[in-house]
Amino acid sequence: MGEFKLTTVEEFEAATNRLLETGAKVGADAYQFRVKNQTPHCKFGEQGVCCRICMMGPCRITPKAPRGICGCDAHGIVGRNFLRFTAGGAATHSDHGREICHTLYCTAPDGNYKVKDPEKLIRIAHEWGVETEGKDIYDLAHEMAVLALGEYGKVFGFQNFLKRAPKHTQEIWEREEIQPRAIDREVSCSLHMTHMGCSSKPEALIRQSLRAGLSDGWGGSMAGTEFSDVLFGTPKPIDTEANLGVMVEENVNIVVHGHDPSLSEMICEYADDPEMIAYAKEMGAKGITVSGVCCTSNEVAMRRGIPMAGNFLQQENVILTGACEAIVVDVQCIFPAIGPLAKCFHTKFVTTSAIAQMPESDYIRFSPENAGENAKAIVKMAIENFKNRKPELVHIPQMKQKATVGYSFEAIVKTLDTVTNSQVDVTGTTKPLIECVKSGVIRGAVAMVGCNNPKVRPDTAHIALMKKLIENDIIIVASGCSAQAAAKAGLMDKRARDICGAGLKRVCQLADIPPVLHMGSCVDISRMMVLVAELSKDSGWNISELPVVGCAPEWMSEKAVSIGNYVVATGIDTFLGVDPYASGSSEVEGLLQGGIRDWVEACYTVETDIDKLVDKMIDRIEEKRVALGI
Ligand code: MSK
Repeated sequence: MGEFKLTTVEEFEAATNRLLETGAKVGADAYQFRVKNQTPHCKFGEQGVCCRICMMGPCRITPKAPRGICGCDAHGIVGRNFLRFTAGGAATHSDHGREICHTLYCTAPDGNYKVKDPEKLIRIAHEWGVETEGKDIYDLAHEMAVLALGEYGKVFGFQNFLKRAPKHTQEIWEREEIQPRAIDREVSCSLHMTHMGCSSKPEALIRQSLRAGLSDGWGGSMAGTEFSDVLFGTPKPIDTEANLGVMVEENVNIVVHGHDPSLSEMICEYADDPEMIAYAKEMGAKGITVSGVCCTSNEVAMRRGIPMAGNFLQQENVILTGACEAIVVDVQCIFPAIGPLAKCFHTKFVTTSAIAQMPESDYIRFSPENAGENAKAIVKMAIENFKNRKPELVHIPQMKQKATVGYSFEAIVKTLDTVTNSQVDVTGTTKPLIECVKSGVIRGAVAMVGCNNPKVRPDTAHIALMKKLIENDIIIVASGCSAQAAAKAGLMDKRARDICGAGLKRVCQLADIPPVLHMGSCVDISRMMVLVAELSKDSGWNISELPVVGCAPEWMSEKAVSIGNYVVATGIDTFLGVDPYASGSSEVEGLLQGGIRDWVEACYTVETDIDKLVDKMIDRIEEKRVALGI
């Protein structure tokens, strides 16, 4: 299989430093400099004890001033801030899901968007009790889109997808009164509860945080994932490459960035168009390369094998190569710094969503109705910009790794079935995986998710944790920027099985998989929820009993808090490498890191020492195995 070596974080950093030298020549700013300007951070903010919810303040809690002007103490302030953070994340993921449902409504046999996975649409329709017999697939798509959009504002009842959870989990949600109702209602209710003069009781605020999180994970995000699959195809294993070396100097480079696949799918479609490729050649390039950053990249990598240029903290690097003709963004995780940075080079910064409008960008508003036409215009704009490159500024670090991605829940079930059922029929359950866990060949699994954050040396935590986990026969499912860190390092190359423990190595050989499975973008953590739900049903163990934990070692966004809340509320212990601004309240911290276990059978662990974090995860997995008697 050829010589294989992981790429180290030191090598990533050397490449970044070289790019910053180019930046210095043109007076470019970069996050590394802004971090210096912003440190040390405000201690009140870090502890979560600053309240600016009303105009009597801002109030800050100190030993001398233990209450704000309204009388709220640190516990109420930290709890309210935590809930507002969650609501921001739940709203963001869920609104992404809403856009996808709207795109589904706009599908047509001859339109910009089509139904690519009709079987999945029919499966979901049956789940939701919708008659499919004799219906045209597009009529069904429109009917399902309306129902899915209705989940955002449903008048009565709870989220439809909750029924996917095992009975025990559903009973917990009901008992604890955290079953999410309408998605918009949970976000709205969170803002209401945290308005001046409403809730200041930590238990109430944290309970609503779990509920709002669940409205995301088992509501908006799940709709985003499931209906993206219907629209663009359910991912299957596919080979790609990762890191800045995927950009090609001789080609027109278009980088897609953000989260919503409706934009990037169209850009990929037109970049592949022979007419556009011919035009690129006419303009002096050899071809067109589309690569991605952040979760938009995950989306198109999983479905099309489009290479991943990098994760969150590499978004400026793609421009610093001097070889990026256009960076085209949709929503979320886009630095406003991109506009001024692009101006230092020839790069076109194209914003496309009314949700994410930024200064110093070309705003080409995207909608399902004009998607084809606008995507074509953007690809053309990038091609025509090729001639404006400044050759003396062009430097693409020659650094990339092979990666096999595309492990949707459906693909995992199908692939892992081959471990025990290679000569018999494929059962379509998670039982083969459970057998591997029972026998101890695999000790357990970790869901590695989340962002980069300059508070953690970028990618070190993701990569160090993953290496140690796989050495200990713990399989990893990864999403978001964590997945991209793994891919850049080489941990999604099937040859990475050689650095696994003997048991996991054997499983990877038999199933022909890498030890770190790419499950998609941040909304796709809902795929992980479906996976644990099925593992629980197939094993007879409750979700909280499974030797499975979640981990976000370098997280930074509100979405990550919302995710953490639904993962914990689903019964999965979750380990964080960055403190969620809660240390200012012993009561809130006590609930998050202990008390909520009485409600949902799981809780958070916050540990900023990465070596300790991984040991705690391994210990937790082993404790669960002992409790199960395996
Ligand atoms: S893109 S939320 S930095 S994972 Fe989903 Fe990456 Fe975090 Fe954004």
